[in-house]
Amino acid sequence: MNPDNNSEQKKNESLEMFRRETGENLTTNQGVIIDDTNNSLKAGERGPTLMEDFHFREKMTHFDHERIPERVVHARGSAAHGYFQVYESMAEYTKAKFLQDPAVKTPVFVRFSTVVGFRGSADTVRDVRGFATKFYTEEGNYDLVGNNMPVFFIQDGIKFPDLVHSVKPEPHNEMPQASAAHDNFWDFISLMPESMHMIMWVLSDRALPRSYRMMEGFGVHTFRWINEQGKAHLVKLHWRPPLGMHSLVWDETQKLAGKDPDFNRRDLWDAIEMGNYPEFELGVQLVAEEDADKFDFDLLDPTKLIPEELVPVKIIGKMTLNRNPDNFFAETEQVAFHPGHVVPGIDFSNDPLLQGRLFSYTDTQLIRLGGPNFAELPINRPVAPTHNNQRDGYSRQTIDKGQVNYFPNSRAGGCPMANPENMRAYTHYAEKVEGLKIRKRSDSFKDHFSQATLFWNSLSEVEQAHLVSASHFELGKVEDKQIQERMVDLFNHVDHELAKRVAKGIGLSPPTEPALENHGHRSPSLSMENTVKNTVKSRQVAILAADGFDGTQLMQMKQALQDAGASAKIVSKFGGMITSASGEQVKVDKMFIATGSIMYDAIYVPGGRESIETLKQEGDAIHFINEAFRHCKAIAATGEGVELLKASSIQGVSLLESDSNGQVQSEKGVVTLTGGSDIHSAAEAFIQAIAQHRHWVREQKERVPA
Ligand code: HDD
Repeated sequence: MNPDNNSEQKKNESLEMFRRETGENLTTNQGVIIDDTNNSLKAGERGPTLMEDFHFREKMTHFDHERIPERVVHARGSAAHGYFQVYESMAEYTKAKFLQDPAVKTPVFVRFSTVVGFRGSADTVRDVRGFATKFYTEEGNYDLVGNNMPVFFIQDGIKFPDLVHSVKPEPHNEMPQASAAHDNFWDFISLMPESMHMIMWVLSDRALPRSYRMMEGFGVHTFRWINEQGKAHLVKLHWRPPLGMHSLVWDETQKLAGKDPDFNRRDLWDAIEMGNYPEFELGVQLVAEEDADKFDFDLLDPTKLIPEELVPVKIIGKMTLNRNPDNFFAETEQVAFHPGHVVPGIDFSNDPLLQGRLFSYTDTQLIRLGGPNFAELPINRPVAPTHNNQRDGYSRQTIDKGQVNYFPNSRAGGCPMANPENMRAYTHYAEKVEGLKIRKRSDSFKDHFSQATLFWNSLSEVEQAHLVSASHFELGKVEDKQIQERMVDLFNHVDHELAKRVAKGIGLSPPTEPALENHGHRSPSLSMENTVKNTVKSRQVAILAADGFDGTQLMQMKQALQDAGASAKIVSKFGGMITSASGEQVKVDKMFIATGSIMYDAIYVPGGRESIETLKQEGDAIHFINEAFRHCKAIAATGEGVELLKASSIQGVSLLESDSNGQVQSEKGVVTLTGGSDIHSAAEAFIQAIAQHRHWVREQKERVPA
């Protein structure tokens, strides 16, 4: 067998022994076959239920105990299996074995999550997204427990309970759900200037990912890599999606939360089922230990990133997610991540946030998963062998053989042996430390605004406008004016214009002068405008049609979209089949009532006189166009289809006023072709428009109801 595939399959094989197919006979947990599970055992048909009904007791008891505490943060998540492969050996920087050989495929399990909401909350809320990866390496499990933003709210782990209390629903009435838009959160933030950099990210479109497959991931902290010779590098870790980074728009997220609260979860699941395997490249920013002090910020401060202009991101490998879990609870819910799960060659830094995390994660699993044996749960088991004298505890599964459960021992030949000579053993990096015991923050952590300003400066005008309106929503929900005023003051430390715009929106008097001068620096890689925009792979396109549509146009466009890797769905008023003008039948994938433009990346309207006359009378069809236009999505229409666009409220697109005379026209992401039959060229222009993701130029100038 190919050794590479073998390594990738190792985790899958280890799960196999725990999998259970549905069997023919219903049995108790003791294996006794049951003949009736609908009627309890009673003394007479109308008599009392008997205590001796062991099947009833077992079924009910198990049900009564089905729930475990949800994660205190990141309760809502979705996960997938896959593998990671390094592009070239990283031996120069780390001895971690899974980063040495490009032929080795290391199995991974990745869980994406929102942070604030409960387990059943909507996916598309404004929030940070968790991005946790468990690598099942031959040297033990390595967990990279990151987020989709490169910095964090606070600088010291001891504040985490306060941060989380403030953002969660307020304690007296448990409102609001899955949202930071309330007094407690902004009260805390307004008193916590160190959070301003992270707040800028949270208010930006990064907090509204179109897909988990289209967002970055970051390890956030500075970690340490150590090579075979003991030389250390400081390292920041990045996950980069080849599909680019793309977001939803706010109005869309609000509607999706009602129409499909599982939007991101479903997207991940469907993509994997359809073979559109999510991919992420791993990038590293490496800084030699001796260069650690060369920056004007502290590498140990988790509210800072290293601008790529200072240290470029080196892409070193790729992760592919190619298998959905078999069972949500057993895998996605029971997986237990911990930034302290490291392997030889990977070590920590003194970042006080990271140090705080090193305590919290095991502690939380103890309550969440009910005791110290959670590492034995199938999803958490390493593929590397485990041997130690940790014993007993609730739900212990390993049957440790032998008489000896202590070390040192002579009766088991000293095994399992902790051997200082063992070259494969984990050795902590021998960092020299000295100092007074002191509860104090380093002065090097005190600049809270420079990088918040850098982020603001780096955004495009549209991104800035989105950030400002996000601040209006969030602070507009705040009742306490003093909190709003303190926030405007903090924004005034980031950028004066920003503060004025925030103040105006929430009805406060704008500050008269800046609290700090804007340094004017930019870092282009921080803007999503500069992301990859050359692919439509796995994008969803709605084709609006009714009986009498132009079959040639529809089929040719559908084929062209599919050839480019997108997926096209027919949307119509009723389910079942619709018939083209020339008699071909196609299946309707979704009815208007069960879907909406918000679930698609782009819209196409094929011609066909009868179809267009019907759609023009459909409020839902017109709304589809208006809404997609307002959300700046690519829209294409061919033949009579263009008339549907004209019947909608699309504004400011001059090509709709003229007749294209058989020429494909494309303006602001609207592609039309009237009177011609060159669907191929129309498809090409449409595909280019979809790849742009959104056509923001419309947003600022045109007002379309939706
Ligand atoms: Fe955390 C879960 C990421 C700071 C304490 N965290 C959790 C998860 C992610 C992160 C992705 C969900 C893992 C999963 O899918 O099961 N957390 C981060 C990042 C942080 C961070 C990127 C800052 C850089 N976290 C942080 C601090 C503390 C915690 C400072 C406490 C000192 N985090 C927890 C936790 C959770 C958790 C309470 C809840 C559920 C769990 O651990 O397993 O222990």
